[in-house]
Amino acid sequence: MSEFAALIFDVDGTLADTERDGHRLAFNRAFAEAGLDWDWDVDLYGKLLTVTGGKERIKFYLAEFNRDFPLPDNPDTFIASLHAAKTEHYKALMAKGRIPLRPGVENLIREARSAGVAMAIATTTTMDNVTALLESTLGKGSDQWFAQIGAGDVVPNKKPAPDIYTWVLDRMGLGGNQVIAFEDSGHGVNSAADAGINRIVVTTNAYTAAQDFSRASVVLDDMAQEPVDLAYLAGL
Ligand code: XBP
Ligand code: MG
Repeated sequence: MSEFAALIFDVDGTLADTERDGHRLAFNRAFAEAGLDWDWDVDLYGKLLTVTGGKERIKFYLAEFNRDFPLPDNPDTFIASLHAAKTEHYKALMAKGRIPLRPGVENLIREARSAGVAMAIATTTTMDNVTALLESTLGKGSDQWFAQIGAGDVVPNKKPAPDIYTWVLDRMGLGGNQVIAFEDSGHGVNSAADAGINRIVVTTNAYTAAQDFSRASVVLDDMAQEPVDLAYLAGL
């Protein structure tokens, strides 16, 4: 892999299993705080995860699962304020440190860091949420370990669109064949593949295990399964 230059990590579901016990709880707390009787249980949230982006997910929920809700005059402002409240609840949950990195993730990050391999993040969630997760798991300042963090609304189109991976590659001055992407979902794999990345490692979770990963290089239960380290990645 002479041209290999960097590792690019997805966040939710890849670095940590943040959806069921993190984002989902944060959404429900924001709904309750706003006096809404919306309750996204584990099963419904799995359906809602087909749409990436928290604001887009709320919109999808209203259109598909709660059509009778009387939307206020400016629905986008209403949704944006709900989502901002949700992000505060998510950050508070992360600060409690109850959601660890998935198996093998910290080892790989620390090995890459000591070997001087560049790392980046390409995620649909917000920068605030990325920083909160990294600080609660790898410590204050660990967001600096990543040369670029492409997060949320920094691009117009969220995964499965390739925008976020293209944004990271452009900012790093790298081509898709110079990186390895780490993802957990079909949307994430399509986003990376359509950005020209042809080496994609998938670690599945309960929400994504049955999705289509035909464009991935390898599909694992987690990064400790092989384990995934720089020697293993050299084989890709
Ligand atoms: C996963 C997402 C995000 C989170 C919720 O991001 O689709 O929308 O579910 O976070 P990824 P926000 O797998 O790309 O890391 O509410 O901040 O969007
Ligand atoms: Mg993900």
